[in-house]
Amino acid sequence: MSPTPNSSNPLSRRNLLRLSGYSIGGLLLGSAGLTLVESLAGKAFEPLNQKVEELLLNPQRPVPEFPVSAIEPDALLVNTFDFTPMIDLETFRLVVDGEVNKPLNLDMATIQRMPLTSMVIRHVCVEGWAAIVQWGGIQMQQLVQLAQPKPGVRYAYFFSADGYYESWDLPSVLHPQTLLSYQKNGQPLPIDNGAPLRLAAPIKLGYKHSKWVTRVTLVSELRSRKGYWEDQGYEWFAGL
Ligand SMILES: Nc1nc2c(c(=O)[nH]1)N[C@H]1C(S)=C(S)[C@@H](COP(=O)(O)O)O[C@H]1N2
Ligand SMILES: [Mo]
Repeated sequence: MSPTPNSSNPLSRRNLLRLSGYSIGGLLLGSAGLTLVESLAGKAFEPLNQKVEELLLNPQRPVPEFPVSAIEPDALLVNTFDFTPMIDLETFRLVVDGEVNKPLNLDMATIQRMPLTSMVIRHVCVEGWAAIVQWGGIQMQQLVQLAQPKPGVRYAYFFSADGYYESWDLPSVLHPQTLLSYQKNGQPLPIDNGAPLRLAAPIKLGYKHSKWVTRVTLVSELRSRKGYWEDQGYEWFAGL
């Protein structure tokens, strides 16, 4: 995993603060001021959700990654259970809401100015196939920090444009290799694979990796509906 600032258009501290709902007015940040994560988290301004902070200070061990040469470009089978939604990029917004202090509503240009993380991992489908894939996107933990979850948040719901829905435990959401990705194998993410944004992580089975994510809702309790496949009897945690 290599978190690298997106060189074409780095997300400035000013933009981050705007993005997170803060005003820059009157704040003397200085050029060597906050780290990106501090800016995202608003650390200088108000305490984070303690559980979130603990998980970020003691990150789970990263899953070993593969070299780029190990990518299997044809092995990732498109697995879509209903239909491929049409998403208009002009009007597309990713919403982060639920039990948060700063609900987010982000367009793709803003998301692509956030730090880009790339990883080469194995995608494992419960139906008996697997593929080594490179994914590029933003870490879920950055979005969660931006939204400032209230104390008690323990899960995230992911809602998709095709009606698919999933829920994840917060530690897995905050894992450093849990990405909302917009690149696959070094190219823009194809629509069939979930463009503009899909989950990707080396820690869970394929059906947890929602494609066409439009909304992330942070909650303290799971609802009766837990996930598209889970509600038909598949395991909820689905760890690898
Ligand atoms: N929105 C949505 N996400 C989804 C699915 C789906 O049907 N709809 N299928 C899941 C399953 S079972 C797998 S294995 C992966 C497949 O991803 P791919 O089609 O990009 O290979 O997407 C997952 N995410
Ligand atoms: Mo799957």
